Amino acid sequence: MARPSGISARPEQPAEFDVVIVGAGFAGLYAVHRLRELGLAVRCYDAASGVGGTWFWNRYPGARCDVESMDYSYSFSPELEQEWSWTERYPAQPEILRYLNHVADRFDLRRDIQLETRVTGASYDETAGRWEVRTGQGDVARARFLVIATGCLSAARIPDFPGLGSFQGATYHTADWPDEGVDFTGKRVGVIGTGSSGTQAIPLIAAQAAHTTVFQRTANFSLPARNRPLDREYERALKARYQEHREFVRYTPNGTARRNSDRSALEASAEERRTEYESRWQEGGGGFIGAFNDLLKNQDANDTAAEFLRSKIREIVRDPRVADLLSPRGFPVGSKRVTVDTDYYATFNRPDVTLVDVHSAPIEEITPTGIRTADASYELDAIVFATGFDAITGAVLAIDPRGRGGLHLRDKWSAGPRTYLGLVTAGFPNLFLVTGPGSPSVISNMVVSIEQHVDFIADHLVYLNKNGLEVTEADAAAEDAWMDHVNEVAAGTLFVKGNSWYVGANVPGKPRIFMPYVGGVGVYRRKCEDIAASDYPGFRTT
Ligand code: N01
Repeated sequence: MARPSGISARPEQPAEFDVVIVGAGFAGLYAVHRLRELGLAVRCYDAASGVGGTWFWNRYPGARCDVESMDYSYSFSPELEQEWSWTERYPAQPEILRYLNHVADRFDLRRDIQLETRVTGASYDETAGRWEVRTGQGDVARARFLVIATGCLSAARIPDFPGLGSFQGATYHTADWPDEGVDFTGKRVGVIGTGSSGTQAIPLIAAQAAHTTVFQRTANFSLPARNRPLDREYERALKARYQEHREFVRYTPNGTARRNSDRSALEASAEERRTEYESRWQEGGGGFIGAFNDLLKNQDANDTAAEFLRSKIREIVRDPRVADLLSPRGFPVGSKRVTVDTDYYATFNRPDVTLVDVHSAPIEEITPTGIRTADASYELDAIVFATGFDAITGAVLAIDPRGRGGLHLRDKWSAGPRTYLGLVTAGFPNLFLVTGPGSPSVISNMVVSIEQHVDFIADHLVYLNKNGLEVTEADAAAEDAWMDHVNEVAAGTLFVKGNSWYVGANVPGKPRIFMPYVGGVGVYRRKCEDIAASDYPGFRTT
């Protein structure tokens, strides 16, 4: 395999690597480590000025993971997992970023990572069997393999509101938050969006601002995080059996230690359901959805959970009109990502917080002094866009790799993404996606899914090398069959009933396809293991 000829070079003198990796978040960092251990020459590019991916960019107040810290961390190094100590049950963004920087230093990853370098294009040269990767800084790198580790939630988007550029105050997007933070003291702040980011940021913005106006289009189901300092005894006990615990979560439905009931909500009495929901509500976090085994499959079962959650909103929020507006309706719990918050609903009891329904009266215009909806104008000093992402496909299609015969991925995916296993896509040889569409990705603990994909890719490269094979690519028929399976599994659930970013519903014109694989992390892992053990059926190798 080719050796590197330098860190980077100008177009007339491309650098040569075995693998180019795009993105230096959880996925890219592990890919650098794992592939380098195989003796491969790797170059990782990231547009940011630091490592960390999503945890580099999302510095908004309250940014915190909704998977528990001891599970939302790498398992590949027993030494790393023993020496690192988390401070809280749910890790906050600064702590996760510190952890990822520690990993980059501890495993000496930085020497193969080029920051402040956005990959802008990549084309496969069929004659040479090389990917040519171009960056916005003018670098050109050639590599046998291209690993796209850009993350599922990295292409932030602000809806195309008329008058957007006219606003004279400050504007922020939660996923592009200033390094130095923002002081909202004395300011009238408008927040658009009540997904995970908005739900986490709003209580902290409201605690600081003179007045906070929340523009809500869809009320979300939200669960209390009940975050707390990490119990040291719990940490010690888990660390004593950490590897065993990791092996267990790898085969669970969503890659966490969540307790999943094997009982139907409809078999339980109303009193039993109430007791179970209440206990999970008190426990806090996303474990609520594991209360019964049919909450994501049966609408009647789901309705019982939805009504319980609405009753909680009515208990917390004093103004019945506001409580009603905050109460989600019209889609099953879990079909849009359930948010995990701290004091979200209680924030609407503050006299300096106003909730505006922009479902019935949409935002019509951003004006120089604020926001005008169909029925009122709001004067603001700052606007926070918590409006989400062009999820799962956005960052990949921004690169728009070109495969065999110059085929653009954008054209191939014009009716929605198509992959085999969420890892490879026919017509694009030697290109791998980490947690791509068609894999458990965002329906799972991302770190578990990332490690599984990177390990799969590494093992596949070893297989190619051992067998003297140069090229690997998805077989088109295997890809079709996988996509049918992904769609069939999703169709048997309530996931498809929500207008969520899981189906691209938040981006006007984006094809409506349920993108993640919801068959379960453990089920998916076993399928991948079987494929690897049987000489990779579904991959065309030459
Ligand atoms: O983005 P979102 P997010 N007019 O797409 C609204 C992960 N994450 O950044 O629902 C008015 O969920 C939109 O309204 P609607 C997590 O996976 C995790 O919050 O489309 N409103 C919605 O309310 C999460 O799911 C963590 O009707 C408009 C909001 O903007 C994912 O990232 C923390 C609008 C966007 O919500 C994305 O979360 C943060 C318009 N034109 C993020 N357009 C944790 O680990 C959009 N909206 C806890």
